[in-house]
Amino acid sequence: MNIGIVCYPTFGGSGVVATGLGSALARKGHQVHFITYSIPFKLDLEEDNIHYHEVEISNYDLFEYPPYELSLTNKIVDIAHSENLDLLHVHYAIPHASSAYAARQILAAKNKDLPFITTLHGTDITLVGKDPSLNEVITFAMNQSDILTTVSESLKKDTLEHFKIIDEINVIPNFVRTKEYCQVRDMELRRTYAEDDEKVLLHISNFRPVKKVEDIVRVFAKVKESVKSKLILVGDGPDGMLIDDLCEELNLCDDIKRMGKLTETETILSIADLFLLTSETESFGLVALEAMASGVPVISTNTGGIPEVNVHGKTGYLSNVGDVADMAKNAIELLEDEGKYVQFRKNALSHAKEFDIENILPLYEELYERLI
Ligand code: GMT
Repeated sequence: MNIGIVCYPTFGGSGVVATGLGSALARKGHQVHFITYSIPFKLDLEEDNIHYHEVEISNYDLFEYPPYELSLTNKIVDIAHSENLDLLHVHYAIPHASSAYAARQILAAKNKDLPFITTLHGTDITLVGKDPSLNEVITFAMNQSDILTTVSESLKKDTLEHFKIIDEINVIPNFVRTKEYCQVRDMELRRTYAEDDEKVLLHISNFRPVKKVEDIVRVFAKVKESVKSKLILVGDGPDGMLIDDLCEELNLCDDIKRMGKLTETETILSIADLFLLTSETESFGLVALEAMASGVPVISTNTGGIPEVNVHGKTGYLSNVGDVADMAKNAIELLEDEGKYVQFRKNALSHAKEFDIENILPLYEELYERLI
């Protein structure tokens, strides 16, 4: 098949999922065409059957807000013709689903079919899509999608609660390529962050307010009172400065290592003892799954789709959003009980394997077959 993929190329789970899916499809021999405004950060252009088409955005002086959506639509139309696309898969509804719809209409007028699938990833629904300034367009575009998918049951429920969706929503969970994660610790690397008798706690995110990274620091502060440990923070974003200030205020600067953005997180995950995820909302929590694929148990909130990934009392523990004390208590209990900890590591890995790309890819391929 000739498959077009539209996604955000920047750091974020939806782009990671779109890129991982495209790469898996390409390995199976499909021709995969990424249509984005810059190269998705995880995309390997050296891979066979992967193609990249840049959306050039008009910078005409008159435009205070360059019309990205029109440029994207135009590019989709061009590529649908030049590469004879069989279908288009857009990740994140805004504005990709409405561009896909417009492209499909333009192509129909030229006697070319371009069915499209929209995959909802979370904030397109839970935060942005609900905004009255976008709601009408986004509801329409979702309903015009030939197939609509969400990455969790929780996101499906949220979508149905907040939007009038006419057709069925298919749930296809996110995935990991478990082979790419390493469950054996590189002790030499680990020693660059912590002493052998210290535990390593890890968090990775884009430091947006929704991640509540300040709660990560507060959980760590409590854990450190009982367990010798270090915290590694990977990623950066709007709350970066706030976190630096908080580390200073709590006198934790020597125990917290800020790593900034990393394109590859497999190595750092492998040296962690616990992964922390304190988000206010999370449609799935791909990063928790990545931690589990590295055999790292997860201490998280119980919001949105996280309970579909992190199983309370088995692969980690879940607490209410903002309940720093409970998260710290769970972390300490797990770190202090060696037998339980080893069992949780095994459970985390074996649960992550259920989400291996080998199990999830056929679900998407089945939808593609249905479409064309
Ligand atoms: O929240 C992020 O880190 C970015 C965001 C995105 O759109 O890339 O992530 C969303 O999609 C991911 C992949 O499906 C999910 O794993 C995240 O849970 C989801 N984020 C939220 O719902 C806040």
